[in-house]
Amino acid sequence: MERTFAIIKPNAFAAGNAGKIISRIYSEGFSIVGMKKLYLSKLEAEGFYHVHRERPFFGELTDFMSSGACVVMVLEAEGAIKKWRDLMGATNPADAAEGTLRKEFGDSLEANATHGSDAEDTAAFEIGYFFSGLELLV
Ligand code: FUP
Repeated sequence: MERTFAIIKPNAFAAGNAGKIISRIYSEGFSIVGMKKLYLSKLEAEGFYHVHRERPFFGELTDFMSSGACVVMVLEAEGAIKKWRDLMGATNPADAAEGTLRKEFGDSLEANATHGSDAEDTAAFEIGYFFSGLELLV
């Protein structure tokens, strides 16, 4: 079994789509090992996206991520990292395939509804950024 880290981003949460996204997570066969609603500060968003700190969109991206509540989760499944990225779809909702979460709930490249770790090392960093081991026992 593999674990990955997921976020329901502020645009999707504010639009009332968290329930539909969580429902898809279960119907696609993931377990939710950890879950909490958070309101990220700008500093917390900057720490989360530190790999993008030199990119031109860093300021706007971290403003957006700290603009409202989101839901952070640890998902478990066979091949969870790829499985969750496949369910999310392409980064830009305009390019995302029919049936993916970003196609259905994404509003723009920035406000693309969901986040998912892209590799084992980023999953480990991102899970540890938001959850302690004690929160992920079962
Ligand atoms: P992804 O792994 O699909 O989340 O995409 P990236 O790591 O490439 O991008 C991280 C976040 O930055 C994405 F949610 C979208 C956002 N982004 C922008 O806002 N503008 C850009 O030009 C590129 C990415």
